[in-house]
Amino acid sequence: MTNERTILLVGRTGNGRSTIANVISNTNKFKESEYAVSESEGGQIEHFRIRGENMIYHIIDTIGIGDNRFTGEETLHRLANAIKGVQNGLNQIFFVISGKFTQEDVEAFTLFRTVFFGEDIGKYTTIIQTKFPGFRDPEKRRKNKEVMRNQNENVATILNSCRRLVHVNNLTEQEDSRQRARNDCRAFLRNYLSSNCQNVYIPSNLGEMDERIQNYLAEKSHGDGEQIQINQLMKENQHLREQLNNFIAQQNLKNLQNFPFQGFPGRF
Ligand SMILES: Nc1nc2c(ncn2[C@@H]2O[C@H](COP(=O)(O)OP(=O)(O)OP(=O)(O)O)[C@@H](O)[C@H]2O)c(=O)[nH]1
Ligand SMILES: [Mg+2]
Repeated sequence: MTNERTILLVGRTGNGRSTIANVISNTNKFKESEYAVSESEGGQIEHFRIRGENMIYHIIDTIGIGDNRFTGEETLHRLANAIKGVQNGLNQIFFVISGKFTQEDVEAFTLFRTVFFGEDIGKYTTIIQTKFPGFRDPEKRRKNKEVMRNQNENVATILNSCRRLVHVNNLTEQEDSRQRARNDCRAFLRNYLSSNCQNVYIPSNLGEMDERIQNYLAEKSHGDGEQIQINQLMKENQHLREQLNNFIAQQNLKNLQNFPFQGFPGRF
């Protein structure tokens, strides 16, 4: 049995990936961005051991999707470089969401499924929901999962395809001076990793990743071009409608002015 485990953290910017990396590894090596300014620039890998286990853990933090310091293309290339580090196998992807499963999260997950990994991504992915104060309460976790499933079909499909939804609340030292929330989350996540994430997945199509990125960018720019055309046509349509309405109003006015008033004494 292998005595190494690799965990890859991905998700939208600001959702709490670096914080999770610190919490699991019990370090402060990953920069947490307090001021809504992104900190993770590409991939950062750190290694740690858990006392009593003959295991080395490798944890890889990645650049967030939607980080506005970089263009979409730059972000994809930075992500690709980080993800190439797991081509010999990974044990778990943590897809990090925060608060709610937003439409942007759905798009980010779809990007990882279609461009970087494959249709089977869910088999080795756990969704981690951060900033969930009720993380210790099983009823609140169950309720939250139910609400999410009913939120919309795309979210439900992603949730069903993944291994599990895990809730955490990694409060800062200012928010929780004794760090009880982080300690509890660490205990849970470490236990989850050591008892549930033994299998090694070798993403089959990482070799074609660069080609898929190019195709994705080409399709996106084609799609953007079409959207620009649609917007232009809608503008023109709106302009024509306004002209038509003005014309009709003028015609109505003319008809009124030409109306033979004689038959309606006192009415006008
Ligand atoms: N209350 C609370 N705050 C959190 C939690 N997780 C992260 N934060 C805070 O959210 C902010 C962003 O967290 P990061 O870990 O830097 O997020 P990130 O996903 O690495 O973001 P980028 O690397 O900038 O894209 C920081 O101020 C964290 O302290 C959580 O579970 N609860
Ligand atoms: Mg970060």
